[in-house]
Amino acid sequence: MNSGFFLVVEGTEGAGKTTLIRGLASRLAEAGRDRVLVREPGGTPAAERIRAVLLDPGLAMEPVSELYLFLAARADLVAAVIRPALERGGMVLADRFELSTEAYQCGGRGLDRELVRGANRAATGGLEPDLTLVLDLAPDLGLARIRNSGQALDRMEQAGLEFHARVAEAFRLATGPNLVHLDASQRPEQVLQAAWSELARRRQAAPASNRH
Ligand code: T5A
Repeated sequence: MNSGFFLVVEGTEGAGKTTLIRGLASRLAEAGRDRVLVREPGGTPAAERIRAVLLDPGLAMEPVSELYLFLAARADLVAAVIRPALERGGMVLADRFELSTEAYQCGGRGLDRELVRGANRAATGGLEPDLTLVLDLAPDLGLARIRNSGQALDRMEQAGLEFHARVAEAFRLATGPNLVHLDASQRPEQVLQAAWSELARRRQAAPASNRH
């Protein structure tokens, strides 16, 4: 048992997840909170190598190969970084987690939901976020933000608008007791304020020992 808190930010490409996590991290630092930032795929030496393979626009792969690579990276990150941080009582801010796999590999690629859920449980040992914030944004707007920022599109971003529309729809339909949707078409400060209020509300309501 511990008093850690696991916050996950999810959403389509360019929805503003990284921007929001940085904003939350600086507010938490001002409040003197220990926090750990992670992004998926990545965050350990092995997971960063897997990330390079997954995002390489020069590589083609089967959807099921893609699934297991994302989960291999997640298993490493959970064991080496996320669980230890939660056990120290820290707050973990994650840029994507399990819901991304459901949205991209089930919604986008069409893989079977039960297969994906079972394989994900094996990768995480059943770890679940205390709060998931889903940034809702039309996929064309998110991809335009990335293009405008001057970044080259990676393998996933190059998958085409129909694919990204299915992913966005899967995110839009996601529900759960610890899942909250935020309108990501607002200005960054507005998204940050909405997320901060939700986080404060949840942490006030959370018991001292949590559910990990
Ligand atoms: N994936 C991942 C799977 O398929 N399955 C999985 O299980 C997992 C874990 C990861 C890829 O892998 C896929 C999903 C992804 O395709 P990534 O590089 O980590 O690749 O991609 P993203 O997580 O999508 O990161 P991005 O950087 O592309 O998007 P963000 O983090 O959502 O957006 P951000 O904050 O970098 O902002 C993008 C631009 O928009 C501006 C920013 O300044 C920046 O220029 N911006 C805003 N502009 C206007 N209004 C706002 N509110 C804005 N917020 C940010």
